[in-house]
Amino acid sequence: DGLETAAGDGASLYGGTVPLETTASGSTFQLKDPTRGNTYTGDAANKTDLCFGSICFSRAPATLFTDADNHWGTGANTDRATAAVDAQYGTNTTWDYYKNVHGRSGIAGDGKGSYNRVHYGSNYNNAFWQDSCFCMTYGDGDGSTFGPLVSLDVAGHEMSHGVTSRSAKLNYSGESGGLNEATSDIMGTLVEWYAANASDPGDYLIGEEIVQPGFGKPALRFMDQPSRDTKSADCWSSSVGNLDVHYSSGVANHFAYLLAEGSGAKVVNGVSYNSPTCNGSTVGGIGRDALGKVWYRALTVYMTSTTNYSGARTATLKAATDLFGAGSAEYAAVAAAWSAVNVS
Ligand code: ASN
Ligand code: ZN
Ligand code: CA
Repeated sequence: DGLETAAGDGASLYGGTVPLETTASGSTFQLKDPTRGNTYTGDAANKTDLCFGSICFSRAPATLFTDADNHWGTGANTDRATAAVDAQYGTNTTWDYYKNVHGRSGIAGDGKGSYNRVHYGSNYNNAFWQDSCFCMTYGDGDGSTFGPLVSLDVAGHEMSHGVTSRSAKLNYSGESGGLNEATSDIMGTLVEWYAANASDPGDYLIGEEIVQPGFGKPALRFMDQPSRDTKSADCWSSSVGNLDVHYSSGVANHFAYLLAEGSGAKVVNGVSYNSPTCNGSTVGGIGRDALGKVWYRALTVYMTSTTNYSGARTATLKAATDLFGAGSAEYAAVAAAWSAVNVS
């Protein structure tokens, strides 16, 4: 068909200059990656969809980005291709993370790529995954509270909603909703660490690249101590399921931080954290790789649409048994980390 894979690069907003595999079509290049299921990025032209609840009619196109020399973007948002570079890079990195770390080929596990729409709406302060289009959509932010929402952790977060909807299908309300959100924060964070990008290094913060001074906090969410956002729960209680899912997620984000890094004050990759447990216990961390293995297996093998926090403890302990053995240090650490956030 005259289409060939080509090696290009892009000047991104948040990740410096990144490699991009693109499609050569005659004398132009398309921002479409044949090595990752033909995942592509298009321009939504500042239009928005028309939604009635969860039913949406797409009025925002995804006009495929093209380029003459296969060097994309300028590193500044004045060039419409720049945010597209970040989005495509985020999709690529998330693809590679799931493929190379978990053996999952694509969001649905069937080798098929998704697509991205950037420049959605005007001053739009959000990004979202939609199962209906199997696609990701990114706003540019209003510039004072948020910049373009195309950072690695946000891409990994939103695309992991796709993974959840093709695996555990955690209902997006109550405690299962908090687990759904936490799954996206945990996996998005592991995507960011996986990238090992010097311009956007790994941390346990969500959205630190996109928040602007007007937001008033250094990140959207904080896994070491989720209450740093003033709204999320650090510890389980019987009413945690009444919170918005982006705040009930705090309990599992806190569990995940404790499991990877352990309790107490610590500097990781140059960032200071302080993660007190909920009951004076002390827990030791087993690292991010083990966290990722345990959570992914729990999500894809043991969790269901109605899994609650107690069920997540059981699911992750089963996963730890499968991966490391029932008498392993990892199993004991999973149990201790849940107990540390008051989940029994
Ligand atoms: N960024 C939000 C999220 O991932 C978008 C949404 O659908 N509420 O939860
Ligand atoms: Zn989310
Ligand atoms: Ca981050």
